[in-house]
Amino acid sequence: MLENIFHRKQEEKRLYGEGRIPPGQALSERFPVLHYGPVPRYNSLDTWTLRLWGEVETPLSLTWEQFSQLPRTRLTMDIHCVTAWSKVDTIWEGVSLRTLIDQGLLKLLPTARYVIEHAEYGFTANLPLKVVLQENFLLATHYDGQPLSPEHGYPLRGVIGAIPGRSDLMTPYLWKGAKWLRGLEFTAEDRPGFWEQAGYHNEADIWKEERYATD
Ligand SMILES: Nc1nc2c(c(=O)[nH]1)N[C@H]1C(S)=C(S)[C@@H](COP(=O)(O)O)O[C@H]1N2
Ligand SMILES: [Mo]
Repeated sequence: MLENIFHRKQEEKRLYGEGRIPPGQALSERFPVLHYGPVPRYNSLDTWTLRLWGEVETPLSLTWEQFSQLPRTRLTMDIHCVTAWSKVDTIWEGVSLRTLIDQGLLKLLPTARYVIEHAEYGFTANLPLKVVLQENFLLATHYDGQPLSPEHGYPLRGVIGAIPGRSDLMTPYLWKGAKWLRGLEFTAEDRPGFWEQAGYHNEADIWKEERYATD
């Protein structure tokens, strides 16, 4: 136990030195579960769809089977939660938005500037389109080589984190990735999501410590 704490503190110091722990964050080895409301349970994914709509040429509804056949991306990122824990070297797998575009499935209109993630039970999270198109945002089906657990967003979640060495990528806190994702709405105007309406910062840049709207 004490040895573990000692080890974690040493790790934390090393990662701070490498500039991988943003201000006000502490290293976590566990993967905490955080969300508002219940965890949806799925008996089957037969009726599951991912809808894409808004400022697009043609609205789209993908079944689980269709989504599962898309080319996949594997990504290792550091994730940073607004509640002050960070977890490094987390491994995700899923589909990137670039892939949906490259496959010709998603055709954005030039008016598309923001993305609203829509999840089960009406949860939403908003991000600028240019952030969602970055390499550090993924529509993830797997974490650490396994399908997502129900608590972490099975069968699909948005996830966003920091790729070490890629300071060119805007990195928001983890809440900007919606678990139990069911749709992406492309909009011309920004619209605050669930936590953003509750007082969290709209941009949520981890390096600027943009936690709450009053910051
Ligand atoms: N659908 C949904 N997704 C959500 C949330 C939520 O309340 N509902 N909370 C967000 C918040 S506040 C955080 S910190 C992360 C936590 O992800 P985790 O439980 O996998 O650690 O999920 C985000 N995604
Ligand atoms: Mo959170």
